[in-house]
Amino acid sequence: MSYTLITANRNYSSWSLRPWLLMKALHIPFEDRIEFFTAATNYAAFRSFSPTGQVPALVDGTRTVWDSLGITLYLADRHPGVWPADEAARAFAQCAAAEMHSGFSALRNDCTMNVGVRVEPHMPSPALNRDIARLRELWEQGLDRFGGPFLAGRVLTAVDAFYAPVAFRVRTYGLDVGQKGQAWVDHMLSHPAMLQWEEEALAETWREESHEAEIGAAGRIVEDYRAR
Ligand SMILES: N[C@@H](CCC(=O)N[C@@H](CS)C(=O)NCC(=O)O)C(=O)O
Repeated sequence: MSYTLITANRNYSSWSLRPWLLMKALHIPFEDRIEFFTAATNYAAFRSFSPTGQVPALVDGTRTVWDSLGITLYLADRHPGVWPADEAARAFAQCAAAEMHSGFSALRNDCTMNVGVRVEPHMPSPALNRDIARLRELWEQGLDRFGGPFLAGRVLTAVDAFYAPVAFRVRTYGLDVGQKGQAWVDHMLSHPAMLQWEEEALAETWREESHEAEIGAAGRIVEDYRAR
């Protein structure tokens, strides 16, 4: 098999990070193709390689697999280690990944991923506070039940990949996720693949207007470590 994983900008593309990190952590080889997008033109361009006009998309020979969850399920059919081997840990990991895929909309909208900046956020909305409280509860449950340092046990699995963009968000916005949650964030941010993603994000000089506007609306930018 020969995979090509198509993703977008390291700095902003939270959905892209999930399968990219998972494949890196599991040592599944792939050709790494980055497509920079602009809000105005990307749909038509992205439709040429992804049926939804969105990334990530995984090309496996003549087959295209799309959506970060679809890609994860596809990889799980072909490679060991995508989900935890232990049944209880696997049930937790799959439910938590599903919850992230369909929920946490306030966190997603109010704290968009922007790896290279640090933001002093405006007053959090009640919906954002609710999302953060749920995150803390969920992460603590996983870490306590399965012993850490990852959410469902000793090794990184898809559930960590699904929450990986949140690790960057916690740092960017200084979110309080509690001591245990912060230990997971720190552990994730020091993972070699996350460090690689961060390094590549910081090297990008390209800016996308709508994402920059979102971060401006979320709070005051206090640091910007990105290359100019
Ligand atoms: N549910 C999809 C969401 C993918 C998504 O929103 N991707 C963004 C990049 S992070 C994108 O392609 N945006 C371009 C657009 O929506 O036009 C997934 O899990 O893959």
